[in-house]
Amino acid sequence: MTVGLTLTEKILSAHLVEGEMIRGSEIGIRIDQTLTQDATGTMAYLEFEAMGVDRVKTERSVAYIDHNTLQNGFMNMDDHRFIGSVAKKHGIYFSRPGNGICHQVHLERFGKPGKTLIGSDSHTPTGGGIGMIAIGAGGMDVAVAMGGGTYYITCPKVVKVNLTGKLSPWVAAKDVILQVLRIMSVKGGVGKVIEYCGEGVKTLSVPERATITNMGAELGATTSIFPSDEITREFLRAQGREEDFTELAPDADAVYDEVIDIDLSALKPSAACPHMPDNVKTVEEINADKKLKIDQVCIGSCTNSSLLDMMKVAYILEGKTVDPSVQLSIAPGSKQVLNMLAANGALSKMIDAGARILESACGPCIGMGQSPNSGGVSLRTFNRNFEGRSGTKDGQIYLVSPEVAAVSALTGYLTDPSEYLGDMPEFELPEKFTVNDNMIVPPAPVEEMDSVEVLRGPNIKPFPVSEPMAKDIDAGVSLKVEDNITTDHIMPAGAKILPLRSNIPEISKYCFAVCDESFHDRALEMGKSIIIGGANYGQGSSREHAALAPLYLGVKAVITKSFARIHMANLINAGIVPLTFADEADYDRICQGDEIRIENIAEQIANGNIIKATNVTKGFDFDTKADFSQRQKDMLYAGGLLNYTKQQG
Ligand code: MIC
Ligand code: SF4
Repeated sequence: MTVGLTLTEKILSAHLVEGEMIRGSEIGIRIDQTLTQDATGTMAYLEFEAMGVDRVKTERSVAYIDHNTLQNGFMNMDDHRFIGSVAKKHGIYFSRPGNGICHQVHLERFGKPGKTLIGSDSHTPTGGGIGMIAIGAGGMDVAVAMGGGTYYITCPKVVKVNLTGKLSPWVAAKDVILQVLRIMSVKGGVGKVIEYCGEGVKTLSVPERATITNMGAELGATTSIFPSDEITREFLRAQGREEDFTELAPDADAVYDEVIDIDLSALKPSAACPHMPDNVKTVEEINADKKLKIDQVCIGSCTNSSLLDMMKVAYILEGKTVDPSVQLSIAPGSKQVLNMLAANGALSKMIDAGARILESACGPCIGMGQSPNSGGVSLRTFNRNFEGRSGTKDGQIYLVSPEVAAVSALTGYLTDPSEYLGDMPEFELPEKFTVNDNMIVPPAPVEEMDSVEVLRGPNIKPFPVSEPMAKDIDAGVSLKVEDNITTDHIMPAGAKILPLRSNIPEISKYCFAVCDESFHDRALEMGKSIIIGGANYGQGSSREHAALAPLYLGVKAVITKSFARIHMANLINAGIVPLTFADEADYDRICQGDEIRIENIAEQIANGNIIKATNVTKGFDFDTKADFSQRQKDMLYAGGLLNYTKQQG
C-alpha cells in the first residue's frame, strides 16, 4: 500500500540525489536557485572562488546588497563592488543596493513554486510562501551549491499546521506565526518542516504566507511551506511571470509527524515580548495591568515590508500625526514596493503623518541605525528581538504586525488596532505590480567573463583555513554559556561590527562580546579551547562568522545540550567538532577554565556515536554524543568543508 506524500516530501524527493527519504537520516538534494546577501556574501564568494568553479551551475543565483548599506567608511562599498564584480564574472544576477531586501525581492522576481532555493540568510524560507523548499544555510554551503554541489540536510519530520477560519479584521499574518511560536517555541521546529494546510490557507495572500514562512526561521525549523494554488498564480501573474506557476499540494492522505490546529478567526493581535520571538502574549494580556508606553516604532524588514503591509500602514496613518513621544521609521521592502507607494500616494500619507522613511534595506532590523533610547520600548514588525540586536543593550523590543505598529505609533501605547480603528476596508493586492528590473544586473556572457576584473578592497581578507583533525583534543574551556545562545551573541552584528564581515581577524575581536568582552583575548591566549553551551546553541542568523571567528580564535570543539541546525552545519564546515552531552547533568559539572581531554577523537567518531571525554581539572569522565553522517565525519577529519571538497577533487 502506498501512502500519500506531504508537499515537502514531493519536492524533496524530486530533488533527491543522495540518501533515502527516511526521517532523521541525511539526504542530499539538488539546488535550483541560490541567494546571498552582502553581510554573508563576501565570505560565500571568497569560498566560491577558492573552489575554482568558473560559472555557477544553478538555474538562477542572485547576489543581493541589502544589509550593509550604511557605508560609514570604505568597507561596505568595497564589499558591494567585490560582490558585484564576482557576480558578473561567474554567472550570478546582482541586485544593486536600493533594490530591496533579498527575501522580498526574491519572492517578487525570482521565486518559483516547486523549486529548491538555499540562501546565506536564515530567512530564506520566505520563499516557502510561494511553494518553494527554501532553506537558510551557511555561506560555504551556498558556495558549494552554486558550484553544482549537493546540499545536505537531515530528512525532516513534517508538521502540519491546519488553518481553519479567517483572520478577524486588523488581525494579521504576523499574529499567525506568533501563535505558532507560542505553541512550538524557538526550538520546537528543529529538524522539521512546517507545512501549512487547510481551508484557511485560501484566505491568505502570498505576501501574508511569506510573513508566516519567513518567521518559521524563529522556530528553528528547516523551512516552512504553503501549497501553490490559484492565489499563487494570481501573485505571479501580477508580477508578470505567470509562466513560473505550477500547482502544488500535498496528497489528501499525506502522513504528518505532528498536527497543530489553528483557527484563524480566534487569533488576536499579539506581540513577542523581550527578548525572544517565542515570548508571545496578546496585546490584551500585555496591557492587562497597565498600557505599555512605547518610545519607538519601526516598520519594515523581510517579515513585513510588502506592498500589502505598507498599504495598511498608510491607511492607518492617513491624516494623523505620530504621537510626539514616539519615533516612527518605515522601510518599504523593495524598490518595487517603494515605487508603487510613491505612485499611488500612500508614501505621501506616511510622510505627512511624520514617519521617517528609510531606504529599502534591512536597516534597523540588523542594528543599522534607529537604535532605541536607553531602556526604550520599541515596537518592530521584524522577526528577532534578541537582546542587544537593536544596538541598545537594554532596549525592550516587541515584535508586532504592521497594523499594531502603525496604530501604536499614533497613540504612543501598545494598542490593539481593532479597539482604535473602525471597520477594516478590503486590502487587495494589485492586479499588476509595477515591474522594472533595472537594478538587477545580469551576469556577463560566458565569452566575456575572463575580461571581468574582480574588485578587492583592503577590507577583504582571506578566510581562516582549518587544519585536519588532531589526534587528541586537549584544551581548556574558554567560555561557558547558557541555553538559547544566538549567533547574535556569538558574533554580534550592528553598524559598528557588520563592516568587518570580510575581515575575520578584525571581526573576531567582537566574538561573544555580548556575553563576555574578555573572551577574545582569553581564547587567543589559550591558543586552543572548547566552548560549553546549553540547549539550542547557535539559533538565529545563518552567519558562518559565528563559526569562522571561533575557528580563528582556536576553538576546537563546542559541547552543548543541543544545537540549532544551521550553526551546527557551519561548525562542521569550519572543522570545529560539535558534540552534545549524553547526560545533560554533566553541563553543570563543567566550569569555565576546566581542562578537557578527548583522546583519539577521530577514532572515537569513526567507531560510534558516544565520544568519551575527561574533565582533567575536576577528575571525572563524561560521555558526549556525536550523531554524524559519514560525510560529516569525513569533513571533520579533513578540517572542514573546503579541505574536504579539495580532497574529493
Ligand atoms: C539576521 O536576520 O540575523 C541576518 C542578519 O539577516 C542573518 C544573516 C547575517 O548575519 O548576515 C540571518 O538571518 O541569517
Ligand atoms: Fe535583513 Fe532583518 Fe530580514 Fe535578516 S531578518 S534579512 S537583517 S530584514
